[in-house]
Amino acid sequence: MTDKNGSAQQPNYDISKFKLTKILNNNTVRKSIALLGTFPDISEVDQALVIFEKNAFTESDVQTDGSTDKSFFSSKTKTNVEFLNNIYGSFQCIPESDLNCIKTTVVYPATDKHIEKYSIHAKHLIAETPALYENITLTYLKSSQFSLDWVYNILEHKQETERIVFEDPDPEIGFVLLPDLKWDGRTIEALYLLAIVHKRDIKSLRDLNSSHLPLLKNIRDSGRRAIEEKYGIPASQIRMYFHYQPSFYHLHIHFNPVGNDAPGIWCEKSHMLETVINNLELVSDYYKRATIPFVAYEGNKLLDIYDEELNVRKKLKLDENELTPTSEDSINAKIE
Ligand code: G7M
Repeated sequence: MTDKNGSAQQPNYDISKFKLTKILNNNTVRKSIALLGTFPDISEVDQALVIFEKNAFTESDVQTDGSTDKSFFSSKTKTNVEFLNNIYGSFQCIPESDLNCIKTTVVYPATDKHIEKYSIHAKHLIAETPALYENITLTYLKSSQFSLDWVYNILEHKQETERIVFEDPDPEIGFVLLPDLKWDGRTIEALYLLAIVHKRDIKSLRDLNSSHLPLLKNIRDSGRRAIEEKYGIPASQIRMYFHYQPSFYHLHIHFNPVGNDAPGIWCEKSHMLETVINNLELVSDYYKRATIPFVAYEGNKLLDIYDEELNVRKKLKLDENELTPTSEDSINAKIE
């Protein structure tokens, strides 16, 4: 945590006091675990999420040429032999503690929506036509979306200020580029930055049109340049994309190296910045007219609303783009 001046601040909870209620998701591939619990010394009722993730390897940590003072190949590494068989050896190595950090994310107090986001659920694809967007998704997200306070804190330099990699303050085409919450901040191979636009009236890909091309091109060009200068990663190795649906409805773009499979890069969720620019150059209101598929999770209210609405339309023999007159009220009633 940081204060207005960007200096470190203590959280109001002590991680060691976390009391586990439930394991929400144990991802053995990503080597991450999402935990639900409380900080009983502060509150018995406020829910807390703790997400632990083992860090990716940093190449400097395996050097043996003396270029680093911390290496896995050091006398400080404890080596337990599991078995030796012919030419094969299996060990558990315990390197010094600095090389064993675990990236930890805490959301406190966590809402039901945060808990839903970090729990395992079966996924379903929804082909969202413009009419379905206007009448179901938009109505849903207007009354049920994550708070954007953290985004405004960044844009107003109230939090994470010292982490900013690049900023263009222009109100129309400007943005802030900074490390994503998911990045450990040191493993360049797994670099993950976020560009957050200064403009506050663009919720997502859906709101983009050709008037936003200067903004998008500025993010592409200035963002790539800043990454190349600071991290030495050439523009040709930077993947830039939007999520649809995003979790946060204030336009932002993900940046990570193309050689690293960052979470959320699947084709059903990601839209490359370059493709978006090109689509808008070809058709200025492309994203107003396009059917955009997205993934919804079981247990998410939006999926339930889609299920019900589409069934009603089927029963009434309405085209899925036609609206039932009470649609908006009925959606609001279901959200409440
Ligand atoms: O799925 P969507 O496109 O909405 O992605 C939002 C991104 O914002 C994710 O990659 C998150 O890890 C990132 N993010 C979320 N929060 C709450 C924060 C935050 O407080 N600070 C930073 N730097 N990134 C965040």
